Amino acid sequence: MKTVFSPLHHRRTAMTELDGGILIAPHEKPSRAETILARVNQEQLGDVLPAQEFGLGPVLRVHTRNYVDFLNNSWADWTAAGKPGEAIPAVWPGRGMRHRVPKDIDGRLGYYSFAAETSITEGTWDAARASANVALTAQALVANGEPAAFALCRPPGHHAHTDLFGGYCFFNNAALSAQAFRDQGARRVAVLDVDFHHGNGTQSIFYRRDDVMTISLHGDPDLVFPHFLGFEDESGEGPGEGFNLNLVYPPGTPFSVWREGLETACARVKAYQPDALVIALGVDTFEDDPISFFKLTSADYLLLGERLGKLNLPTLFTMEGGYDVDAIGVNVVNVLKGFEATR
Ligand code: OKS
Ligand code: MG
Ligand code: ZN
Repeated sequence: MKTVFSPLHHRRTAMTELDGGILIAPHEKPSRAETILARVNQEQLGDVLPAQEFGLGPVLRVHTRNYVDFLNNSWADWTAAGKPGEAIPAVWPGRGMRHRVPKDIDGRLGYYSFAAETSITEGTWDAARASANVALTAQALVANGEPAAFALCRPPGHHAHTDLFGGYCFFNNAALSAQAFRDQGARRVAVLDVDFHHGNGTQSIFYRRDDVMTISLHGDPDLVFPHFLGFEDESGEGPGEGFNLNLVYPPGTPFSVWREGLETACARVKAYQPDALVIALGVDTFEDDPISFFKLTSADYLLLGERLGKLNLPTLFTMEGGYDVDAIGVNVVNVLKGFEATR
């Protein structure tokens, strides 16, 4: 399988993540992507291709113009306002308040975000754009007949809504890709999110649609991020009713239990008969992940890949989370090798 990668991911190098009342060095760091790339090469998964430039057109199919403009200008606006550190949202339109876009950068940071751990930095826009281009380049490979491709996206995307950043995500790479498949003639697209966290952005973007089915397996949002979406009674709305599925699991969940959810998810995907499948691939389900609570082992990722391969669909993998950098390369490439073993 071919991998698409952009060195511009390095432009996203934040110094701060608000966690536990202090600013820590971010979990979502450049070595994540470099370690995955090294393993792709070491295991000779296939060619590694650079990202093509797609411009903002495919991004604007999913995100609002105002949100994209905000992201483009946020660092300049922040520094122009004389702020000394990285741009961290700290105020939101709470219940009973007005949902209007303020002029001040502090107000706009809150308006366009849903969480505070994700600091905006000087290179964030460049890296987020590159990450979208990585996804769209890999999507084009699959649309043009490759059976599968791996978009080594960084920063990740699945938490990003049409006009909200958060959870380390800015552009929703999986959603952009699913929309691109639709715009190129696919009748139905399925997005299956196997990251530890709920893909709240992806769910929200397609919640009222029946042409893109969204499924996510994740830690119970009653206990873990993103806290306010991802419960099992969220099944879609209007025309989208029945086209969203959430499968939630408690702390300590091993692969033997998680794989039952994967089986349910795969059965739903198969019944939907999509023309393309997007896998939002996070490996923060790993037993040693520093911010998560599932117990998958490195060997389990081979079995995950095999199960996905058996769906026998044109498949795009977009990289999402996974924070044990020592294991991230092995775990990601195990999924992709397991997948390839079935072809
Ligand atoms: C807040 C923790 C924020 C977690 C962000 C989740 C990032 C991720 N202390 N999403 O898939 O991996
Ligand atoms: Mg998930
Ligand atoms: Zn995650």
